[in-house]
Amino acid sequence: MSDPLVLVSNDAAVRTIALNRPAQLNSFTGELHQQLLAALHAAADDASVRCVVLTGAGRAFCAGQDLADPEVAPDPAPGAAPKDLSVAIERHYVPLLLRLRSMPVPVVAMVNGVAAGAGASIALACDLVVAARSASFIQAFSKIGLVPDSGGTWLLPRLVGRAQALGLALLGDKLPAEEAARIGLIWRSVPDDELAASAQALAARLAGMPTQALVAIRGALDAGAQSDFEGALKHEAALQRTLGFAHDYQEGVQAFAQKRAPRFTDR
Ligand code: T3D
Repeated sequence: MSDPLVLVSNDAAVRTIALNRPAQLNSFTGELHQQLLAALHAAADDASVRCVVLTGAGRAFCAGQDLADPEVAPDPAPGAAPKDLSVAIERHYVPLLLRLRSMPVPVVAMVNGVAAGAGASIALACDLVVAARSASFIQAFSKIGLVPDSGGTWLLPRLVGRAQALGLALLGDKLPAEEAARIGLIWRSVPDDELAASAQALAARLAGMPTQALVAIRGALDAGAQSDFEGALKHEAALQRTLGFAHDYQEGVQAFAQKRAPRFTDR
């Protein structure tokens, strides 16, 4: 039986999902897509999971699309028809990115090595990105004649502004993790030997927080970026209305009054 292409492990309420094609730097085939999407759906459906960590096995986080995969690789035979890349994108990447951005729990990208092409976009689509100091981010698309995909064109300018987004996307240079943190592309860069402990501690902390509020914050920031100020005020009011009815709000306020740690349970 062949090795699973994703490795799934649990530590209390934190589920870690590792891409597992290390010899190909965890680049995506259709089969890896299927297994990752299934793992994310399973985490979303499991009420005991309160935070997901996404990482890569081996020395890379993810090198994006497997460029040798017959689904997308150009056929070298003379006269062969070019492939319609939008088919693979619609089939695999769109559902994956929509799933990631709509997870009912926070998602931490634990970037252990290079994140290139769609691999970079997937990391950046997570809620918080913690990267090892030796890791890097590469908008590899322009080098093979493509545009950033998997949400890259949406994410990059929102994260770092148009000037930096264009520099990264046009040139496709390797951006070291420390520089990525400095320009605001990611949350933190940490020493390599502290990556797992840092990312898991962050995930455990998020898992102990009010999940519905965290997910609403993600959605509100995305919505706020596309609305006017008054629209954002109204959206915030609607969210506070919903969250104010939830148990976690009652618990948070009671815990504050009683000078104890809260025990959040909603999901
Ligand atoms: O096509 C569509 O559906 C459209 C969607 C596109 C989405 C995308 O993600 S497009 C961008 C695709 N990714 C890339 O262009 C990145 C290609 N990889 C690299 O540039 C480099 O490998 C890295 C900079 C990521 C790492 O460099 P390095 O020197 O550390 O490693 P390496 O020696 O290049 O790679 C190690 C092995 O992984 C090597 O295999 P080998 O020679 O040991 O058998 C290499 O071929 C393989 N590998 C790395 N990236 C990919 C890959 N194999 C297939 N696809 C890859 N993307």
